[in-house]
Amino acid sequence: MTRSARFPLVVGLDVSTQSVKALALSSSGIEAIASVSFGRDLPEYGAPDGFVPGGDPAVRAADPRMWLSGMELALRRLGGEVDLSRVQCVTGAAQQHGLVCTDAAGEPVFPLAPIWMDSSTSRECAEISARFGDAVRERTGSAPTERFTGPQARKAARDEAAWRRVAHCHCVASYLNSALIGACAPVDFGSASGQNLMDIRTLRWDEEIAAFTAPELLEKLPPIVPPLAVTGTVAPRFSELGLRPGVPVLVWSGDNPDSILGMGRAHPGGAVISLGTSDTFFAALAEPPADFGETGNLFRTSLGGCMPLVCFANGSLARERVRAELGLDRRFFDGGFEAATVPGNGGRLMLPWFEPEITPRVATPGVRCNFTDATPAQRVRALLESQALAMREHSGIYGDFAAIGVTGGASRAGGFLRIMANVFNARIERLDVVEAVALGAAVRALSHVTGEDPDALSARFSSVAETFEPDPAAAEIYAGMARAYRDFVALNLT
Ligand code: XUL
Repeated sequence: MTRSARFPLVVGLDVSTQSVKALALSSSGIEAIASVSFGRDLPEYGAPDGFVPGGDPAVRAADPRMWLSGMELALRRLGGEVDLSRVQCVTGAAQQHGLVCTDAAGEPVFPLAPIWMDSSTSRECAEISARFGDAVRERTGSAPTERFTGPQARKAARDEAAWRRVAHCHCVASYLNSALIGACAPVDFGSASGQNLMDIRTLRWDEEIAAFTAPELLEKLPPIVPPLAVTGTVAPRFSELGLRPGVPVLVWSGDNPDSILGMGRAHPGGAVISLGTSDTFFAALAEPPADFGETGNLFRTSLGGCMPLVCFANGSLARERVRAELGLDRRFFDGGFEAATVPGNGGRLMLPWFEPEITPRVATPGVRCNFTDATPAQRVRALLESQALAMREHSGIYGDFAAIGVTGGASRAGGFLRIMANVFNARIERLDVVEAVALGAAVRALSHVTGEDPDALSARFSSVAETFEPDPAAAEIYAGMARAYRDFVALNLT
């Protein structure tokens, strides 16, 4: 018996766009992680990037059975690393949103399910907006949003014959939970908040919006249950892999709600900036804020709190374009530019809208600068300062945060993190956490087994690698620049 075999073991799954991760956690720490790439390991589903390519670029859909095969293979691989018969609880997190319509037997009615990357429901969003106006945002936490389950259901219901066969309308999370337990699973507050269907305050389906969205939708939606609810036990298909029959399965959540938990920031006041292809700001609040912005989304966390999320499409995408255009090496881009420039950069601003932007909404891409002459170092600073100012501007309505955790590929760049500390006038903490989403799910499962508080548990498994404190003089300069940034954006949106 190994030292850790004495501790209860749990499994957290992360079924994301391109891969599946299965993480085995015990009180002594992460024991093993297995991963499956849809493109590499399951080429038969023809979705190398998580969706079937070709055709209308607005349509992004995948065969739901690919996610199940990925889950099965990841658990099989995990079983090669740890003894799955020790597992006492399983749960998971999936890519948020999406729509999987299943029949009475739990089988998908449509061969392909739209995922969060799908933007083919503009017509449905416009119809929902025309009927309810701002009330959708005020009641569900988000304006009608293309990638959300509700507008996707409205589009699916246009095929009346197929719609009549639909018994259940699941987002990806509740579909996978259903498959894992072999029955129709409920949905958690976190996943239900990404559908344009749940009242963000009462935590119930909004009957009026659901009734308008699609015929009999309310009857087809799964029940909404509180965090950490047990939804069933592992179905034979999965217990055959080595899990004991009877192992409880907790309600699944979404990847963003579980990642804030995995990063140890799910308590009110916690905030994270994730620097990926797109940059995402998200935070945990105890209650819905009075005003929650026009472009952001207000979700629930997997522990039941509130989670505003603001997404900037031109994140590393823009940073990489500017770096390539200027032919700069990574070291210069990540910090070398600082010695040749000053905070505030002579007021230079750059709106790096290389691709259509989500926040603020910009349909016609194009980079806009308020300067013509600049050295490469000044161009880099103009980009990074403007990106940080954009994050500050659009997250400001959620309050001031004393500390913000930063994660993702570009978080290695000290220069950018120093700018962020000064723009937010907050301590920036570079987080050191492995597989935050799967870890967040596993932490919920472990909390079910041990009775410990999930947020306190997750603090044990993630740490801060480096901190960046704000410099009051530079913070003052950026406070002044915020107004200039706002005016420059307004000028370019008209
Ligand atoms: C959030 C969103 C994405 C997906 C990706 O609203 O659509 O972050 O959850 O997995």
